[in-house]
Amino acid sequence: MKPLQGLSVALALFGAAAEPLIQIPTHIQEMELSTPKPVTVAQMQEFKQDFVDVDFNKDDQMDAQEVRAHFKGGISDIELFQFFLDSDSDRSGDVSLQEYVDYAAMLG
Ligand SMILES: [Ca+2]
Ligand SMILES: [Ca+2]
Repeated sequence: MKPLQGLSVALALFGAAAEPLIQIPTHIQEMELSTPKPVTVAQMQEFKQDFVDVDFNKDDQMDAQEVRAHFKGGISDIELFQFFLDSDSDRSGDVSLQEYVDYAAMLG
């Protein structure tokens, strides 16, 4: 029965790795952000978590490729375009944490 035990341990490890919760970096955690309407501390925490989950290359900007990769094909070009129209308020082509928070707060 030894091989079976080994396999279930491997599966358990793989299962745990399949749902990574990316650690929120300190500078993001400590960032003071304004919101267009009031949000709770828990909501703000969720926005920051979403942001760091999407920002794969850790440059503190969400780009279109990262957003597309995050949704694994579950987002159409039009939805992606609309998301950037709504959130990228300075039209830089990237969504900063402040821009994302503004956008997410209005959805909530
Ligand atoms: Ca990025
Ligand atoms: Ca921007």
